Amino acid sequence: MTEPTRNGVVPWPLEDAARYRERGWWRDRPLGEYVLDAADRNPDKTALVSGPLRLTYRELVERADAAAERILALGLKPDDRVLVQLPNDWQFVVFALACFRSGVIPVMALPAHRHHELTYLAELAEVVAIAVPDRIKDFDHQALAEKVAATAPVVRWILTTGETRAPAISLDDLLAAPENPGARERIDALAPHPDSPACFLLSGGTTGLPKLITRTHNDYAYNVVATAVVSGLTSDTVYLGTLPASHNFPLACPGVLGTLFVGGTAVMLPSPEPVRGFATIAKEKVTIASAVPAVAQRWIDHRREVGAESLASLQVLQVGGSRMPDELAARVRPELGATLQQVFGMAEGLINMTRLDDPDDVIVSTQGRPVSDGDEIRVVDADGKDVPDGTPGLILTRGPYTPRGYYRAPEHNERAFVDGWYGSGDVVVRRSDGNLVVHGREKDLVNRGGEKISAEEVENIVYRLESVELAAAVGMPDPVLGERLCLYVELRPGADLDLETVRAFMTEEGVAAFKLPERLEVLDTLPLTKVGKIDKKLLREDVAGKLAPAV
Ligand code: OOB
Repeated sequence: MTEPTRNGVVPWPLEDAARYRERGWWRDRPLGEYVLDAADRNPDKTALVSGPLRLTYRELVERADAAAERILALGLKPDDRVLVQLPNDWQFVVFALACFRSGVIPVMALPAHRHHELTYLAELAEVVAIAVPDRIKDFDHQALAEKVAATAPVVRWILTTGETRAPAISLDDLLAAPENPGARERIDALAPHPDSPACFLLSGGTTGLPKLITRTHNDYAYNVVATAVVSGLTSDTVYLGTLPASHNFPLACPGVLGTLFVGGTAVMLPSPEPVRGFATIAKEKVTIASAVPAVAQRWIDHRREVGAESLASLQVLQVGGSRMPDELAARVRPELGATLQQVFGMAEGLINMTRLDDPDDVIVSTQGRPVSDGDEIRVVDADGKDVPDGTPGLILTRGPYTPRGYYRAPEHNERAFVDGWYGSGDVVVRRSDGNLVVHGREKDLVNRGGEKISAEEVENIVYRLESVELAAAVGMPDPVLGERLCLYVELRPGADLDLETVRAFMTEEGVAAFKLPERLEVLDTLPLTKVGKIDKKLLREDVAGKLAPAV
């Protein structure tokens, strides 16, 4: 017997929830209804473009409701969880909508995740099904899903796009155009409660494996609506989704969902690689795209080679996920011809954005301010005391779309949430104009161009190597990605170890490739702090010194 999902979910206090409703932030409607509204307003408009496939709003919502009926007929029930590991294609969007409509809850895994991450997520969320592509490039996702299903006994169904092998079921068939009319009314009758979970997002957590963040229909719809307003989305919007769509930024800030809420067109592209990216922008007349700083950099470099012609339609480039260097930010408008919108957000909720009409100084050198009047922000010192504007401190936040705890993680919640305030571990300065500047981080995490790597998770795996006595994973500066992962180790007497062995071992253990260390430093003894912890500050300085060009 699996527990209903809500048992692991930390609710908002009643008085806060009442205020969020009163202020009109929580509208008590499930996510799917917003897309149905857009479809009713303009059924023949193109909603979704994915490779050769184009779906109008009518086709999109009909497919989603037909799919909702089919997955329920298969045996899935509202509140059942499904692990979703799909790339940026139409199947992702239709399946996500089918889940939102039926009350089945997607757990948003990333295409890069492997056995190590997927089995953990499958077990924690007690997923009954896994949705994967048959393969991406030469990686067989279906085989991976089979392996995960074999270790996680609650998994009953594997759903695959493309070439499906038994026992998997064809997701393409489940998501096909409807045979029977009237699905909408039947699915309407099953509409999920707006306070129930719409999806699970993954935290870029610092403690071992990622935590699960429950986003309710009410809070997530507001996240979408509030960011769509600040990003200026309208029915004329053509949004390009190239970052993995299961990530909060391209999914809902305002991303694909925001575009579908306002009746615009969402264009799905599996990679931000500039040649195809630019061709797609030109062909579909894309008006807004989102990127991490490393991608923005690649686009600027590519534009220098090919000219700006293909970008004529692009009005806004959103950049977030990791700190954008000010020098790079200053190049966006002159070189790409689009307004930069910096986005400092988190899967846990709070989204800060620069406004499209902000002065250049704000757009170029800040990470913006909260998107909602309901977002409360404190900046505090190590003792939790508020610091004045202009002084760096740790950010704490709470608000109508920032949940009050991780799913089934009571001990961790005690540390990460204080009186409902979520501490992300980011060090920020709040300027007197309210804009935030991200100065650094006090969480043990490496941000590899937007991909978050928990140092503890990597260390836990490395400790399984017999040769390792002590291990410390730290970020090393990188001009393109901001940071990459460097592993420091102290070895057992007589043992030796090289980088390739560590990487091969971690791959063998089924760890996602972006978490593999890119440099190994073997020391006789790792430096310790006064309290006996490994001195990571010293190690970060050590590797930064080794990488700095000799003068
Ligand atoms: C986004 O979400 P996550 O959950 O992958 O990562 C959140 C963390 C933040 O706590 C911060 O450490 C870092 O990523 N971060 C930034 C940043 N945007 C995110 N650090 C500096 N500057 C920025 N602009 O990364 C995310 C979610 C929604 C929208 C945008 C990004």
